[in-house]
Amino acid sequence: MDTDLTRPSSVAGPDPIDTLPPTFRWGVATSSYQIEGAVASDGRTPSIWDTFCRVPGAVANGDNGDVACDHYHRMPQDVALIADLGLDTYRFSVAWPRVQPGGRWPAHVAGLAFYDRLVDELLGRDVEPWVTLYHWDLPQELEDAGGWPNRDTAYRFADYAELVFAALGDRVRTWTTLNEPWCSAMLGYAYGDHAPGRRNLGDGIAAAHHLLLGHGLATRRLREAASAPIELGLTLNLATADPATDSAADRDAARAADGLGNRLYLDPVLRGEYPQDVIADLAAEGVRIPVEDGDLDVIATPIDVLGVNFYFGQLHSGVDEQGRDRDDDGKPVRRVVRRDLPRTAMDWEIVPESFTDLLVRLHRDYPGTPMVITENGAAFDDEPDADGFVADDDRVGYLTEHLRAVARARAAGADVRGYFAWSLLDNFEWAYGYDKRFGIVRVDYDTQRRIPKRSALWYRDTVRRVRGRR
Ligand code: IFM
Repeated sequence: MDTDLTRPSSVAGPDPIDTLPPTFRWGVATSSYQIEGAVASDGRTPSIWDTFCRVPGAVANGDNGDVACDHYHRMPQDVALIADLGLDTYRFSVAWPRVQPGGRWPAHVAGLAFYDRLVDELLGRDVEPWVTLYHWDLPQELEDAGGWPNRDTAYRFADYAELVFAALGDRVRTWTTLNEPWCSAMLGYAYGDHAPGRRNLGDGIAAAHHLLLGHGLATRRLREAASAPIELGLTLNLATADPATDSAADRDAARAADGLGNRLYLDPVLRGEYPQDVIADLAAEGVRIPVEDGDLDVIATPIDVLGVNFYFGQLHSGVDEQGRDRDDDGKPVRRVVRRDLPRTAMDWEIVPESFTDLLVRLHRDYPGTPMVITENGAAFDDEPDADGFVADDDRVGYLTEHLRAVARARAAGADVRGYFAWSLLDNFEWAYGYDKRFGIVRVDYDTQRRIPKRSALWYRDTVRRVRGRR
């Protein structure tokens, strides 16, 4: 396609995107369960998502990841897509039950062989592999043994991390231990929206702590095992939490949301402590973080890169619609206030300026750790034309404004070194099944045909332009 799609409209003066340096990393991200399919091939055993998808009503339309994008069988074609877009990095995750079925046993050669081929295919195409070790597909056997609320799972994770590193560490430079531990812990164990579907705040908080412990243990193991320089880190999903008004109740609601959603993960990893206000909020709910001696030192093992996933921000209020700041149980009111703003198909508010605020705040409050945007993107109700092409100007607009937001944060001093669009392909969007499409490449699920959307072409042209190749 010859048309240059990189002429965004609504910016006065030079486009901030053009200030991104030539060394900036450009990529796309995916995750194993969302795209691979082949859930029973070559010795893979079930993960908690295979099980959860069978629970009636848990996932929209009863969808599951059995086939997904069939990436397991179409990997070379998908790598070619990434290379053709001119991207330098591909962030993918390893399916734990594929490479260590059951989560305890020795490395499974047939499962590892897939990732071995993937890494070689990427390197052969000049695309750098960026491995995420855990993107939510816990082996079911480990859930049966208590899951993430069970401390032992952290040690199982460290063993698994070492086993994957032994197979791929000679070629993979960058490693993310966990993707979005908030989602694993809270959506999975406290709110029940994700696998394994438990609804218990205490379990959610125990899961969060053991995920972080697993992160720290794995980071140490990989650092010890590495014979060449590597980059280690974890990825957090961070959302801005602003008070709806300047009232004390609204400010407190925003503080609490920021605490439970952001600082509960940032502070232990980057400061070696849990935030006191969150500890107090949890204590009021009768919940204690199960910290043992030495845990925080392990969790705060230095990392090289913080992965930031950003999708939206929220306004919080501490009063209900009747103006009360306590609910019927006498607990403080915690409410998200809907703004009159454009939204994605996920019903998430589009607030790119909050992205800048977040990155500048991270730089201010947690200095010294380089950041990479490991996910950013949007689902929209794509409408393919007769050839399957999607002229997704809404997604182009979203990506444009969020890249500008990153560039503005950099101009304000935030050390952001790369940006990965979520996602390469339309895929299995967890509890929403295949209804929500985040891909810059359309997947026709009937034929498994891949059709780059306008956003993919825009991304390709933007990367090329910023790198100064044209
Ligand atoms: O699809 C997910 C991904 O698995 C984790 N981050 C958010 C994305 C969109 O919901």
